[in-house]
Amino acid sequence: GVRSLRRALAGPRSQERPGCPPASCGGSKAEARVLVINTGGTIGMVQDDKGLAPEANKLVSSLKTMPMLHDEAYAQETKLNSFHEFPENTLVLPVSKQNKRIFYTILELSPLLDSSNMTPEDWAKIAKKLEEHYEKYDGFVILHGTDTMAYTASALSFMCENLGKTVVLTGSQVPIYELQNDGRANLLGALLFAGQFVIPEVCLYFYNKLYRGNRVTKVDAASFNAFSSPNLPPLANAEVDITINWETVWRANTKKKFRVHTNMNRNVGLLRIFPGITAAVVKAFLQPPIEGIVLEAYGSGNAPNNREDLLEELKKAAERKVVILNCTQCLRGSVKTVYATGQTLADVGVIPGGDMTPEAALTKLSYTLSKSELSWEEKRQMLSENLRGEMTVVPTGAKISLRDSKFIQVIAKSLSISSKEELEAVRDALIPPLACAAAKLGDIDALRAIAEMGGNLSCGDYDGRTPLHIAASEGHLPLVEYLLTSGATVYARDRYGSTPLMNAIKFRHIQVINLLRETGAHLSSQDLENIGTVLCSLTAKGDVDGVYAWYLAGADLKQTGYDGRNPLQVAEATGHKEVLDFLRQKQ
Ligand code: ASN
Repeated sequence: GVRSLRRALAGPRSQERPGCPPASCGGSKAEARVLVINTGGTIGMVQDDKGLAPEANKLVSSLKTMPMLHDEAYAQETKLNSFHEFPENTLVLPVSKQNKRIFYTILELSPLLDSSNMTPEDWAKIAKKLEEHYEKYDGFVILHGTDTMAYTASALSFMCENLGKTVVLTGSQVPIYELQNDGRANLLGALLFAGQFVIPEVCLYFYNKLYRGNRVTKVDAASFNAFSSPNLPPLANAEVDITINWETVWRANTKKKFRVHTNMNRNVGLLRIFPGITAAVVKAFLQPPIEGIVLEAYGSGNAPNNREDLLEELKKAAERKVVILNCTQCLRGSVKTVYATGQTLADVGVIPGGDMTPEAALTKLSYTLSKSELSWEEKRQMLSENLRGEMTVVPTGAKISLRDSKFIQVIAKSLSISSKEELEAVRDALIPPLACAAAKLGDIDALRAIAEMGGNLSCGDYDGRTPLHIAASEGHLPLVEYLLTSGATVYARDRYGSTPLMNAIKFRHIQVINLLRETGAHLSSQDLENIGTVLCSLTAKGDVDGVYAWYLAGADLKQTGYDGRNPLQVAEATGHKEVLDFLRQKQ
């Protein structure tokens, strides 16, 4: 209403969490530049004798007359278009609440399309414009019809690889030229997000909400509230305040440069299962040149399991290497194999599509199948992975790995937040395995984080193995050094009775042995039980490193083995020259 318009004019009152800076664009000048790519859609349509249709070369001049979308006085004052600093068709928003000036340039594609007429070629055209102008703008808005906006948003999310800037699709249900329309508010909101925040995703902004583009679906043909993101809450709300859910924002986490992939595979399709569907329909649908289909199954991914004829067709297609991705017909929820009827599909090689929308699944299929450098197995693998936040990956024990050092640091940091007693108990239970995992990786930073939150680095895990045991076994010299100067004890014994020194001997880490010895580590009588036999057997094998490791650790090389001979006598008998030389030298 009027109130929210006034609010929007005044600019957003951002409510970011501490630690998440507004990530504003444009540097200290508090200016941002946004490129608006106009592809068509109702937002810029006018009524002609056949109905609503897009009209070219009309939007810019109209927007110039709308004070909420263009500050003409400021444009005059700064002679916006006369110094060639800005491209043609550049407009400027009134200054936002955070004193930011958003300049936006409108690039109109030709012809403008009702989005029902769009194809993957049009997606490619948009993607190429993004690539061409990527470095010149802080963010991007794509004006688009609502009918296929969810498909384009999904497709672009995959086509844009290593995206680092905000891309926002928007449009409207009523043309912006009409008195009561949703186009002005949608365009303004999209510009404010693209110009003021780095949300490096292909987003969709509609009716006060910013969504992840590959999570939305059009749910209403008549309401201003036309889109829904059933399986992921909005990335941001722009109501009285702008609130951004930074935890939800997807990041590419890569050092690779932005690029677009445009040759999407067109041999894909959506097949919706319905009661009584005939095998003939399924068979016809799966004929060449089809390469992949999204099967819209019932509920949590179920299809009839008493229909041999249907399953046979699916199986035959799978054998021809047609990729079948399973999604649900339900608006909300995920594909799971809890029912026998769902398991049957998995058995014939259908890939579970989790909670992907059919739009996301179809475009992901089209994207993945076009990667000609990948094998069939690699494509199947890629389809079951979360590429752009398009599906929820349920964190199972197997998926969260202690071998991932980021995970350890994140856990360590988040556990330190609370001071409640119960949480301390949880923390104490978790620290030993976390610290050991960090030691395994040689990750000193993670261990520092653990020590900083009050974790005791001498604690053993379920097997009594301390981080020093692990570091000594791995031969991580700097880590052994760090642990020794951070209170780790060289005398800890694990459940097998081993000390860190014994571990270093076992894996022949000479420098670690020396360092532990310097710190006072030594072999005890328990460690030296059978030492003569151990040394003789190493000698017999010609294992000079093994003998040397024991020697450095302080073992007496003259001890006899079970048959009464000492290592030198064994060396003389077996004739391993290197060991023999070494033992002679140490007599
Ligand atoms: N038919 C229009 C389109 O998708 C619908 C709209 O934009 N509201 O282009």
